[in-house]
Amino acid sequence: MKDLTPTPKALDPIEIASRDEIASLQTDRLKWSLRHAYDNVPFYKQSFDDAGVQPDDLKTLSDLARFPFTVKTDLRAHYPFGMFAVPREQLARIHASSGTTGQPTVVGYTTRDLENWGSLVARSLRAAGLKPGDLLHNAYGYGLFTGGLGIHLGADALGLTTVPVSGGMTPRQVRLIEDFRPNGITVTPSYALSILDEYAAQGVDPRASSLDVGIFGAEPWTNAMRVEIEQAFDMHAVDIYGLSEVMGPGVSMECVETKDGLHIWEDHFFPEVINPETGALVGEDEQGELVFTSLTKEAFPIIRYRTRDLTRLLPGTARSMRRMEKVTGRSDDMIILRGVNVFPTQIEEALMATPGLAPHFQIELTRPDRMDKMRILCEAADPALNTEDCAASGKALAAKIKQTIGISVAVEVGRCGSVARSQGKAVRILDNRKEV
Ligand code: DLL
Repeated sequence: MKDLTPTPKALDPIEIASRDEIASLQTDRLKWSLRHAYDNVPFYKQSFDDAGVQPDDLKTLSDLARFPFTVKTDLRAHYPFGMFAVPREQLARIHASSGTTGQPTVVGYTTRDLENWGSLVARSLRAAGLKPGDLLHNAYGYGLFTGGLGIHLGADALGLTTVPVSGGMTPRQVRLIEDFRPNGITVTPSYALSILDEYAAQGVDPRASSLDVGIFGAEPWTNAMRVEIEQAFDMHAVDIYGLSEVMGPGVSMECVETKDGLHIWEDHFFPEVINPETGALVGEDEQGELVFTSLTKEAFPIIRYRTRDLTRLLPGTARSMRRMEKVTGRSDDMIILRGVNVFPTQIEEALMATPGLAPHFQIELTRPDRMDKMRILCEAADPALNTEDCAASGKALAAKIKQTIGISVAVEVGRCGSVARSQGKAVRILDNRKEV
């Protein structure tokens, strides 16, 4: 794999500034953001007043812990435009979550917000090793989802040539990668696997592709998956994180030279990690729920937003800004199976460590006789494997899960292509439990 480390000269000075400098900038910006939210969004005025705090009560960064949280239902309750801090006419762009589980969450950006977003995504793409003049195959979905257009904004700001292919039409993805010879690809890790399948179907060698780096996010993925994808394409694989409520992709980014977790762009977002049960801040390095406060957003300021994503904060390495560990999963996706907490990423890890199985999987939950049961639907890596080989791989996976996670599961190893493929975010859990 190529050395893609950016030169220090290419970085924004704040990326390698001292911690004092960063803290001082954050304090000034945080004061502005709290005031801006309080003065312009009735919801924040009410929620600060109810908690007995005022924007001016923040003297130092640690005072933020006295302010109330914001949760997804607060945003839904103010659908569609009730959380905006500027008149609708001043919005340059609106995005929204898919809303498959209820009211969509609507977010907005002023022209200045879009500029900041573009510069942070540009910073992220540069951290992945891309440089002006490189060609980017952007297979994140375009539309209300922030992935496609958010990455596009940053690619423009960095001076890349963008192929705005979006998700889907997988044979065409392969053809365009082969014909246009991009340096980088931006896509969900699960859809990258579908593209990889298509390489095999077309009999084209993915290791011979022009790709130097893949920038994967929008869903959890493991380091084991990183190894699989890096080997399959002979390219670097780095992690990009974000959420529409906070901005979209580019809230934090892994650096290609270290691949040791994601640097949070702390000049624009202030992170905290809390105990999801009590809401108290956890100790340094401890795992918990990630909470974000925006420092510069005009249209949609967000104060102490509970992301439900589980991670821990770590000191900076390749950059001065703090890192977050790869997200293990969302608290919503945590399955409690007969008292044991299980995340789909743990199943992914076990699957990747089991020979003979392809990296595609879904988790089916059922509740016969009031007992929760889990079945892993996966498939053979090799179409030539016979039924006995498949059964043996399935047994090996069940044993691995028992040994590493401590739960008994059924495993069904289907033929190649039997597990539903994603064109964006993978659906990992099929919950067929009947309420009792
Ligand atoms: O998924 C934004 C994005 C687009 C990020 C493209 C990266 C690349 P939402 O649709 O609002 O926004 O979903 C946000 O997706 O709270 C996490 O649960 C999950 N997520 C996003 N990035 C990662 C990641 C976009 N790198 C939700 N690892 C977040 C794990 C991620 N989970």
